[in-house]
Amino acid sequence: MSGEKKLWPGDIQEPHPEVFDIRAMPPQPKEKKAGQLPENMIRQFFEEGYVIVDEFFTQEELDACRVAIARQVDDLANLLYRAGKIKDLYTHYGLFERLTKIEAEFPGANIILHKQGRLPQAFRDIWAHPRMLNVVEQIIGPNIAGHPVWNLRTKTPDNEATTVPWHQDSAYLDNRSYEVMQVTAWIPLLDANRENGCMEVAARGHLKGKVATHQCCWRDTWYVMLDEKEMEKTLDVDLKKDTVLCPVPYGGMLLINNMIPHRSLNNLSNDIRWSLDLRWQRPDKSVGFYDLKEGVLMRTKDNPNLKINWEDFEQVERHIAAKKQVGKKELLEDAGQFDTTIQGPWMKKWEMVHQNRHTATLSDEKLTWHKN
Ligand SMILES: O=C(O)CCC(=O)C(=O)O
Ligand SMILES: [Fe+2]
Repeated sequence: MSGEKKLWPGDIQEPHPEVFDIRAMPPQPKEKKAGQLPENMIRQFFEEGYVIVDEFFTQEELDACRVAIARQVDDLANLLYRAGKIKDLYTHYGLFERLTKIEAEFPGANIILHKQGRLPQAFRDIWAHPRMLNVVEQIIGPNIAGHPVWNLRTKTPDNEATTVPWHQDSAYLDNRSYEVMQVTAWIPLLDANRENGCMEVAARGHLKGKVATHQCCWRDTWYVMLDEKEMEKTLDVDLKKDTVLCPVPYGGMLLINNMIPHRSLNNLSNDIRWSLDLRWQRPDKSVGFYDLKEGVLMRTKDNPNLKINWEDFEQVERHIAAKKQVGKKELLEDAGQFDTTIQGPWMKKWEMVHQNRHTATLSDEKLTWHKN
């Protein structure tokens, strides 16, 4: 016995470093497929827990995403306008300003957009892009599913709700995710840098193969948070030395795993720092999303060009399912299309040290997610 007490549902005894460190690196192909990265970059991913790819997508591929986002902002503006929530449609503002104007008149507008989780064709195209999957294959092998937790980040200037504190992604997922490598591509829709709030990672914090004790919730948000001291103690990082700023140019991406501690900085610029985070893992392991939503199969060894069933994947709206699982039953009816709060089972995985308007509607029921 280690003498340590199991305190919160998210705490575990059994670490799995071999799932995340260099031992998990698949044999690299002798002949590279389109888009595949040099072996030293893949090694860095396993050894350091992250790698920045400066150039990957074409201008057309990402411009299509920008167009799709502009359309979503336009739809949101019209929705709010018709409901009398805003007095102006702000049509003269471009993609990098319009939502800020809307947000100023209707605080929380960015949260509504964030949680809509609409997956336009342009997002699907980069998520399942053959070149992208070729890189994912270098990390997890030829059987690949898209993970149900993906996000469009609506990072308007100086906005607490989109400044994500230190965390490991598995802290948001159920404990089955502690046993499977999940790869994230973090893809900015403009040059992302310190000023506009790019990401920072704590290099090598994944090597212990475990999730440190998180807490909930960060200020007026739905985010879990990882205390710096706890991170240094449990994950053996020295933040002074190991914190790495990860600027990513438009066209590039940052690759991370589900055990590496990371955060995003405040956006001190005047532009919205739009980004997408997309995830993949092997399909034969649980995605660890509390049995709320499954992944979407994208490629198998025997069928590398399979037809992706997006329709089935889109059947479940993740944020609604999450709210239903943990919200007070009697309040669920009230949660209409202008609800700017987010709830989810991750809030019940960790000590609740700070309550706010997001946690106010949580039920008292304990978290249960295992089917068996
Ligand atoms: O984009 C952000 O601000 C945070 C992203 C993040 O935490 C992630 O992609 O896992
Ligand atoms: Fe994250």
